Amino acid sequence: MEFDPQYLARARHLVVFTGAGVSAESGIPTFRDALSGLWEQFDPAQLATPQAFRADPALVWGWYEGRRLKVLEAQPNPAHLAIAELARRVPRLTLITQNVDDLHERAGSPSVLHLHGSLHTPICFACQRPWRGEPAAPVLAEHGSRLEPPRCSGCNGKIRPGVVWFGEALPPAVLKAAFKAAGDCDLLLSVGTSGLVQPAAQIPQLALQQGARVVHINPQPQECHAPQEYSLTGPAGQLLPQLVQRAFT
Ligand code: BV8
Ligand code: ZN
Repeated sequence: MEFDPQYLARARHLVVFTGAGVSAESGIPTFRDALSGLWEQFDPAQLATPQAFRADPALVWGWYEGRRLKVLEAQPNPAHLAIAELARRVPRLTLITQNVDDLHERAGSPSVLHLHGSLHTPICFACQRPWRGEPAAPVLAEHGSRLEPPRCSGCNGKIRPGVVWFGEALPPAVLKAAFKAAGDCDLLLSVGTSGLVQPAAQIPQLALQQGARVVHINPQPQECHAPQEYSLTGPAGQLLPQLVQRAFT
């Protein structure tokens, strides 16, 4: 069944749930695309773990600093901007992201629930204190090379990225707020996610189960199992601005 943009225009509480695909058109590689440069031979799930950091802190910190540099150099794309525009158009919008970049914030989205933390909030691996130091502008060869992590001023522990690694719990308050919004919304847009990672992948299901309409926006056609589930196939940077335009003008 065709998704009628009027459902967006009439939404009471809209949830937008995003994954790496929403930043793809800003030049940020997704997890499924072959990683560029030095990281072809590494699987992110092998690097995004506490074990990897313990085993080789310089390798993991270097990988994240390379990713942070890419984000600093990137710009929000029309998908991020359309989502920020939606916050100005609907009565209530909850933005939930699995991404660790700050492109939603830089596009003007007023509040963002980061289920998996952020590249921009490093903490101490030993004592969890936020790291206040100014990371030296990462001068990395080919966007990713080994780099010794800085040290915590409080306990001299190694500084780590403020992201949620595989095997680590998501921030409880953020996850609770995300589940609550999914349980209350009447429309959820799931943008640029492969739905592989738990527990984040439960969010669209929770919305569907309580009777909300769910729209998947992804170049890969998504399986739709329920009458109120839709799949818009294409890049978010094209489909989202079109959807906003057709709903509100
Ligand atoms: C936890 C931060 C327990 C770090 C990330 C077996 C079965 C089920 C689950 C598990 C299992 N074994 C282990 C688990 C649990 C595990 C998990 O889900 N593993 C998966 C891989 C099977 N989960 C965890 O470990 C979580 N923690 O369970 O803890 C616990 C509880 C209590 C106490 C202690 C422990 C933690 C998961 C968080 C991991 N951290 N990120 C970092 O970024 O480095 S997840 C990471 O991968 C990203 O955040 C991202 O969210 C995720 C990848 O997902 P996507 O965002 O969907 O990206 P992806 O590349 O996959 O897809 C991109 C999509 O975009 C594609 O569909 C593509 O078609 C589309 N696309 C491309 N271009 C565009 C586009 N769409 C639109 N427009 C475009 N232009
Ligand atoms: Zn410390």
